[in-house]
Amino acid sequence: MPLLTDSIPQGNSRADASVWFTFVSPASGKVAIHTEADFADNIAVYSGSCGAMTEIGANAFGQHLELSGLTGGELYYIQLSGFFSGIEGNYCISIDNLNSATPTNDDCASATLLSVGAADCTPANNQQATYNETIHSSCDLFATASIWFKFNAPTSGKVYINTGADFVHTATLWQGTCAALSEVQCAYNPYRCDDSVLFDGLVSGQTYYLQIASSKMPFGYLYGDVCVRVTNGNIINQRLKLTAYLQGAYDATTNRMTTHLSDNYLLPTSQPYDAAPWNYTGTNCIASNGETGVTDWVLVELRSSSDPNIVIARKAALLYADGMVADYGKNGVDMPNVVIGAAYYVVLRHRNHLAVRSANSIILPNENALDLTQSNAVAGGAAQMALVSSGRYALLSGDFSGNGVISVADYNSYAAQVAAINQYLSADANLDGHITVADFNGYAPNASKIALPEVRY
Ligand SMILES: [Ca+2]
Ligand SMILES: [Ca+2]
Repeated sequence: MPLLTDSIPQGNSRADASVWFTFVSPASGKVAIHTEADFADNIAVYSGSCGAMTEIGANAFGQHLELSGLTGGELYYIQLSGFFSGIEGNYCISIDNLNSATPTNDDCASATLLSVGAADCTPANNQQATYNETIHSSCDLFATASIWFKFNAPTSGKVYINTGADFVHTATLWQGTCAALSEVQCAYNPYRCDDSVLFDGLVSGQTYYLQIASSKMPFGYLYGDVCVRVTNGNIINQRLKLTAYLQGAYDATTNRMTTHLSDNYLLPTSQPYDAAPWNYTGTNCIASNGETGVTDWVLVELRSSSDPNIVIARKAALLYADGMVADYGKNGVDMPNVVIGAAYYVVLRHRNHLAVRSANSIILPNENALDLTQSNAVAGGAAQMALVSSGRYALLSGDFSGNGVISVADYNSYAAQVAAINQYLSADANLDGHITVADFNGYAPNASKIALPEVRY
């Protein structure tokens, strides 16, 4: 419990227990600070230097603070405190650059062209957008700050659209010309972590306009980032049911895995496999870093049944305490790029456990879960696994680099991180949020273990 013995926010002299952050102002001079505090917080921002500070902005009711007129390149200090003594808790602070310019796709005529099936989503921001239109979406007559995209409908006449918006919004599809638009279909605040909304009955080759706008809330409007992806609706996701254990998190007394990371709000809300060696850019995410019952994120792959070196699809998913691998709120992982009737090998990766491949290829959707807790279900058998209780196997812990080889390089990661607490770190073999000798013990017995060639990086 840090006591507030330093600067007192002008707006709340009773503020207590402060923590400090710094940021360098972007060239725009406009930022938005979000605390996601689970207690009554107080935000204050200062210029100057420690001991000689000037308060330049504050919100005594916390959660959110927008600032403008900052000096680009200058260092500023954020003080996050409890509203008064004893008001303390968790937070997850973030800061956005609020571009001062009107977005280039502020109106229909300047809509950004999207390519259906593009590998990456298209980013934009509606912070400074206006609402020039006389038309209104039937999903929200009072939406504001709209930005525009357009695409040409594929021959299937179906698309999935994921707006990627991180604020409460309405997505509306229009047809016609910008001067005379008619509504095709709309969706109120589609959840960005879901697979997408299906828009059906489109005319092949026709141009459609997608309007994304901030929806009216009881207290006003929220604005923010979007990252829009349009995929061909004829690509049907197929559900993979999959069960596995991680050695480091397995508890033989309960036959379940621990959930320390989510219990302690350490689980990232966006999938963590967007860095080397995985470089998976998917936008899979969850609403809360304390999602109940989750052990960690995993990365699932489908491989060709004729050549297990060929990756057909990848998706990050959640591993639950009972071993189920699933999209949030589902009983399996909806995998893309699946051909009906075709068989695939399944590869399961975890960021600090040794990756495995299924012994057999399977057809999706599978009724009975592929059970990778059984060594005969895994290519290479028991040698690729850890026996964690009678008849139950788990992925081997200790591959802190995720490259498929447990080596001294992994020990070096442990040595570099040892004694860190309350973090989401690669050397956390037992997934408790701390780097201790317990993690060394999760590495040492498995040192020199090597994954199958097709799953090594
Ligand atoms: Ca390694
Ligand atoms: Ca640990």
